[in-house]
Amino acid sequence: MRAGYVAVIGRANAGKSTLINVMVGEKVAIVSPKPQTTRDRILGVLTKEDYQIVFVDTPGIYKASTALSEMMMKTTETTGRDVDVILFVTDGHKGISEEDIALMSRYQSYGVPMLVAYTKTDIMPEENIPGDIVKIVNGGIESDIFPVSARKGKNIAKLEKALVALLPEGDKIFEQDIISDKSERFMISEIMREKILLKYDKEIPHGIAVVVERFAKRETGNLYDIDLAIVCEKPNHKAILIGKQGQALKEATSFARKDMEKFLDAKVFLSVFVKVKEDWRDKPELIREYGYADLLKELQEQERKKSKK
Ligand SMILES: Nc1nc2c(ncn2[C@@H]2O[C@H](COP(=O)(O)OP(=O)(O)O)[C@@H](O)[C@H]2O)c(=O)[nH]1
Ligand SMILES: [Mg+2]
Repeated sequence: MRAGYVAVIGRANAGKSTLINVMVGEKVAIVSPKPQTTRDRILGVLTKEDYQIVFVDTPGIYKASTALSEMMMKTTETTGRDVDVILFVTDGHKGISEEDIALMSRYQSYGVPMLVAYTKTDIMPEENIPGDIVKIVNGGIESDIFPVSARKGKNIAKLEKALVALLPEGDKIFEQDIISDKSERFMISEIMREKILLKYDKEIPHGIAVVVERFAKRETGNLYDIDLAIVCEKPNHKAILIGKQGQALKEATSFARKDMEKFLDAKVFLSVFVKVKEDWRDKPELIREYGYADLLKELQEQERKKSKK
C-alpha cells in the first residue's frame, strides 16, 4: 500500500480544484472562472485497493490585498513544505511565462518530489504543447510534465500513476469511504458561494461569506431545512446581490438549491438572506466566525513558529 499527501499548487484559476474533483471522482471543491474561488485548504481523498492519495487543494498564488487573502496565500506556502509530493498545476491554454517558471523553481527548491500538470489542453492547439514543455525544461525544472485535460479526462490516469509512484509505503491515512475533510455544512455554504461567483461580477463574490444559520434534517421525509446568511461588505453590494425585486438572488438560490439536493441526495428547503458587515475580510474575529477558522489557525501557527526562531 502507498499513501500520502499531494499538495496541489499553482496560480489562481489554473485549474487545481477541477483536477482534484476529477481525480477524486466527486466534487470536493467548488470551481469558477474567477480567481480566489478556493479560500480554505481542502482535502480530497482518492482511495483505491493499493493506494490512497490525499490531495490538498490550496487557494493558489496571487497578490494579497486583505487579511483574508493574505491568510489564503500563506496557507498555500506552508502546505507545499509539509507534504509527500507537490503537484504544480499550470494553465496550458494561457501558455508558459517566465513568471510561471520562476514559481515552479521556487516550489522545486522545497526539496519535495514535484510533478507538473499542464492542463486545459482541450481548449488550445495541440501543437503549442511541445514548445511550452521545452520552455519548462530549459527553465531548469526537472519534474516530469503531464499535459492533461481535467474537463475531458485526458491523461489523468497517467498522472495518477506517476503520483502514486512518488508516495511513501504506508497505511491508509483516511477510512475507505472518506472523500473530504470538510463537513456537509461547509460544502453547503461553498455551493452557495459558487453560484454567487458564477452570477455576479468579481468584486461582489470576493467580498462575501456564506454562513449556515440552520442545517436541519427533518425526522420524516428525506428533507433538509437550510437557512443561509450571505454576508457582504457594503450596502450597495447588498442591493446588487438582491437585484430588482429580488430576482438576482432568487436565481442564484435556485441553482444552489438544485446542487445541494444533488449533494445531499435529498429535498432541500432553502432560505437565504443578505446582511452587511463592513470590512469583515480585515477582521480576524469575523473571519473565524464565518467559518474560516482553519485559515486563522494556520496563520497563528506560523506566527508562533516565527517568534520561536
Ligand atoms: N476547458 C477547460 N477548462 C478548465 C479545465 N480545468 C479547469 N478549467 C476551468 O478553469 C477555471 C478555473 O478552474 P478552478 O479549478 O476553479 O481553478 P483553481 O483556481 O486553480 O482551483 C474554471 O472555469 C474551470 O472550469 C480543463 O481541463 N479544461
Ligand atoms: Mg480552486
